[in-house]
Amino acid sequence: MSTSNPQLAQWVDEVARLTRPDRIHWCDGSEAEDRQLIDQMLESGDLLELNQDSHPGCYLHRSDPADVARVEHLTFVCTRQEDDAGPNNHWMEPGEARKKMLGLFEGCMEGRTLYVVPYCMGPVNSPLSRCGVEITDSPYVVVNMRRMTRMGKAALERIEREGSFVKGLHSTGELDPERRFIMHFPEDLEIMSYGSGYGGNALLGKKCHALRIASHQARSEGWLAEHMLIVGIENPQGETHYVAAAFPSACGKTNLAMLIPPTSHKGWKIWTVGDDIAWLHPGKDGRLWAINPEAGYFGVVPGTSPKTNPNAYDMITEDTLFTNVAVTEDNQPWWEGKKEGKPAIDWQGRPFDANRGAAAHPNSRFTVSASRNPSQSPEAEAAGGVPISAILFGGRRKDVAPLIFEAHDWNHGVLVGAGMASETTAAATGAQGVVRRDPMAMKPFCGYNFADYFAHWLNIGQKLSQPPRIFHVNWFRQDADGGFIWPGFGENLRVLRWVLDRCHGDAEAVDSPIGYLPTLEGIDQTELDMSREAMEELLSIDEGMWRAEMAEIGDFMGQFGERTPEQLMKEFRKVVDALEAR
Ligand code: SAT
Ligand code: MN
Repeated sequence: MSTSNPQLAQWVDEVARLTRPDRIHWCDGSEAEDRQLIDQMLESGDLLELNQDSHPGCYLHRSDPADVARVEHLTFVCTRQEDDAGPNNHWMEPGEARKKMLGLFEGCMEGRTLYVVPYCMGPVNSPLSRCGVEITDSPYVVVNMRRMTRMGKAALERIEREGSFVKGLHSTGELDPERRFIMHFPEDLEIMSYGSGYGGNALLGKKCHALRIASHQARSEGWLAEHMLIVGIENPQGETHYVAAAFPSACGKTNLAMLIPPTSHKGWKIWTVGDDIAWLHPGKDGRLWAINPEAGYFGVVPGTSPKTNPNAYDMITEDTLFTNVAVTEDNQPWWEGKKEGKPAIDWQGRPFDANRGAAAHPNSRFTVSASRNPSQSPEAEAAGGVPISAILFGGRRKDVAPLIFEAHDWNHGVLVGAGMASETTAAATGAQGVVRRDPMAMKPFCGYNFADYFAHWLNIGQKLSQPPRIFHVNWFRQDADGGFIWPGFGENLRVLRWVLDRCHGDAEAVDSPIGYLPTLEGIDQTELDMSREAMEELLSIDEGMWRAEMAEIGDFMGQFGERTPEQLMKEFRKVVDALEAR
């Protein structure tokens, strides 16, 4: 296989001359090719076969122990002007960055195969989709990309028709953390990633293309590329409404996207459109329309159980790639929170010893095609996307943020998103459980200056005659003993119902300086084992804490200086003034 696109042919040629692989393989995305790559990795030890009786088509990959998460300190946005990347990104001058990367890539594929991986982010027939080509020397990346994107022949045909594509060059290199960089050149639609095989660093269609490069592209083209799940919520009358929700990595997007209604909610059904990324386009009808650019899930394994996420628990019993989980005596995958079996071998391949910590890595992952999801939405392949009724922002906050509140309007909602904060998780290297500001859950993923990004969000609102309503949720409030107050998981549907009721003008709310809060009866508590005091606590705000919160948001905004949109600061002052007036 080769290509009729001269730009692509030339680029592959140039990369091959630089990296000097033994072989070049153009991926067609077929099942036979997938099988052959898996067999080859079983042979080399890159993959291990799991128990095929209980888990047919499931394999385990053990990564280098120093390569288990995204590396934000080694991730750069290389715009020509430093200010265009903003204080929210690490920046390197593009010429310098290219030189550094060319040095690393030189000869790095000697003795290896260079894979050319054409992929399409979004349904191949959708005008909202965008294509890319990843060149990689990792067969693990290829088999993951096949599950996560529309990869192969159809994508290449679209690239040949359209001409344009995002160029992503990747090599696992020596896996030396000192020689590891993830570079983005949004002005040239280019990515270079060296020295890591981990998902967010190596599956370039995902965070690198569909968020960092796409957010930049979306700004110039008038749409939004967001770190959001998309769900359809079907009520007992058979009507489905769509909600998009931005939570940081490892804060429950996959669980919410695949929620199973509690027994108290007969006739309700949740449909997954996406669990991580949404591309949102203002439609001719003044509504916001969303597609999921991905075709699979790269989800956090620990904590997945028949109670927390029964759909996912079933989904990952077949045709799933596991990375860094433990295994049981009889070679089944095992992780903390599984509720079944016992670990025999830990994620590093050592006999399990509780003194050494968790058996599965806390950021161990499953990779699985969305077609395996029992709640996959029939609209997931819709070329025009689905219309969004509401947007939720949220993070992990043990205090401060109530269970839910609603922004006064779109512009206030942009402030609510911009002011988001969350406790850090194992999805990125570095300290965990520390509260950090993470606007729209895009801190690690926005490919340009946050000040310009907030302005772009405000502009999008202007284009919408029927904008989604904007809410903030927090499933993670803790009581004095450190226990979670809200049961979460399936019960979150109760909160989604309030959201939809608000969208349809069917629910009352109490106004407050930070937004509209539900009345105590607003959240349906049928068959919910929760005291009135606990509910009161979840639905109230501590004004002292909120004054301190707003001061922190003010400090955060301060770093963007003059570039911060005036309208956003107006929204900020409105909230501060309302809190002062109490
Ligand atoms: O970055 S990944 O896509 O690998 C996972 C995440 O942090 O969301
Ligand atoms: Mn994510």
